[in-house]
Amino acid sequence: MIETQVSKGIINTYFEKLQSNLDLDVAIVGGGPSGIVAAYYMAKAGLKVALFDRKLSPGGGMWGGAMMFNQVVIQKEAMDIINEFDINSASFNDDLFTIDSVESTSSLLYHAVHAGATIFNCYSVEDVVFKDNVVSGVVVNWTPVLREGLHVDPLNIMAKCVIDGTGHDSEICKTVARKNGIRLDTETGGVIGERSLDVIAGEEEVVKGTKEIYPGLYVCGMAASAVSGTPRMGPIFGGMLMSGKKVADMIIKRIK
Ligand code: 48F
Repeated sequence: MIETQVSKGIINTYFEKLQSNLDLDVAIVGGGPSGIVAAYYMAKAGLKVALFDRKLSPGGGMWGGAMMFNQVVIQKEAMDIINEFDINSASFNDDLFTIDSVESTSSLLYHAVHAGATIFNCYSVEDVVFKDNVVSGVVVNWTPVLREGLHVDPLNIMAKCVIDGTGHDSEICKTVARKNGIRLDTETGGVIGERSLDVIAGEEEVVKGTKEIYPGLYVCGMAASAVSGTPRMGPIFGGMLMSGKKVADMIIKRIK
């Protein structure tokens, strides 16, 4: 019966996809611009990469531009990345370009998947796997299970490296930092919390703060600002893209 074949098509291929992603080179938590860009470059370099996002539609804060004005501003330093993703842009002045937020977010996602990254939507990462004091994987559950507060255990996915790309909340760093005796690579050893807005400092510092924050755990995008206590930068996105590329380059060098 065609009805059964439709169901089997979905179930069989979904579980093949899940099973083939249980042992990863890199697990990325959070499908905002920085995480998606990281996924693209690492997959393109041949690494086994999966990205987990708790929402139905990954893309994080890029869909909405600013105040839902669906345009995004990019500084010229990040335009190589925009061009790599084949995104249309317009020059606004000598230093700034504008792009359409819907075109650019969908293009980031399209290219990441076509480069070989797998995206799991509706997955929330609720913890990490710890082996010999190294972050070695992620603990995942369905977002609706967590939202409903259902008493259902999660599953584990192993990875050589984990990236916290969870944005302003820096959830994975917070999860790791609250364990006894853990010190992250920050001034205080914990998650400092982002400072108020400063576009230039924020954009510079987010790229500088993109690093291995604890053995096996990297941080990129707004999570990098939040962890290291640097300023938010508002609705300018070049730093997010450059942070995603930087973390990808670091991990490619390490694993290859
Ligand atoms: O916040 P977000 O877009 O991440 P980003 O790459 O970019 C930040 C900018 O959008 C913007 C900005 C730039 O000017 O300030 O805010 O740092 O996307 C983060 C994604 O992570 C998902 C969440 O659904 C969102 O799509 N996420 C957060 N926590 C979890 C998660 C979690 N525990 N498990 C799975 N996904």
